Amino acid sequence: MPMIDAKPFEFDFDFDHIALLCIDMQRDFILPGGFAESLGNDISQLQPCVPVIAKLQEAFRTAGLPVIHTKECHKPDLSDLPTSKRVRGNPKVKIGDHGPMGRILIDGEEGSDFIDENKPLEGELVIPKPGKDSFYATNLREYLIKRNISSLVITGVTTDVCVQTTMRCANDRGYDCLLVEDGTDSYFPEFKAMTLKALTAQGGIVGWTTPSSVVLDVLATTQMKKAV
Ligand code: TIU
Repeated sequence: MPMIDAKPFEFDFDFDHIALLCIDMQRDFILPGGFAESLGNDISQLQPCVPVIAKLQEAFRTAGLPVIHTKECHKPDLSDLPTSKRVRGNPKVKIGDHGPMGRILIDGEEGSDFIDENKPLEGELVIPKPGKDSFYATNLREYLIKRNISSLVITGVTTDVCVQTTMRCANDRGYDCLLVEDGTDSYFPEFKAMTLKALTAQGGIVGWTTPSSVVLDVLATTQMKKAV
């Protein structure tokens, strides 16, 4: 089992029990006219992680390892949307309202779908989730148990909201989580930096972080060994 360089110390990259988790790479967070812009965010801040996640997805697929995708969205009848979430921040366009990419953050609409660069392949697990935590009101836990997955390589947006929340909730459920430093972004670079620090402080109280180059190296090296 390879040990890879990470913060705050080495991470066991266990090929038999690991998956890539891609959090909320959706148009509503990354493209103009979506949920994020309605909240007044600078969506250009999320661009750098997009090609990094695409590379990681390709490498995990090539290695035959699971790639899991979450998408934050709500049912068309809004029955899973708390009023507190709909009205929070008093946005001009609220969740469920019509925008340039269909109804904002509603499952099945153009805006809630994945950006082209990071979309799932057929057969990969896609988890619609109504909250920031990928375990809340989803079947993620059941899937991970069934596949005997105990470690997660985490990517996606945004670092300080759905990514951090999911990593903390995964940690509480016993998963070893490695957050890819350049495979995640926030609308607020300073929040991203503080989140990476907070997650790995106190001896890795929530988990580990490492750059994508380290993850890509371990995947490539293992593929080379297999080929020999
Ligand atoms: N607003 C913000 O930073 N994020 C979210 O609302 N959802 C996710 O992080 N996916």
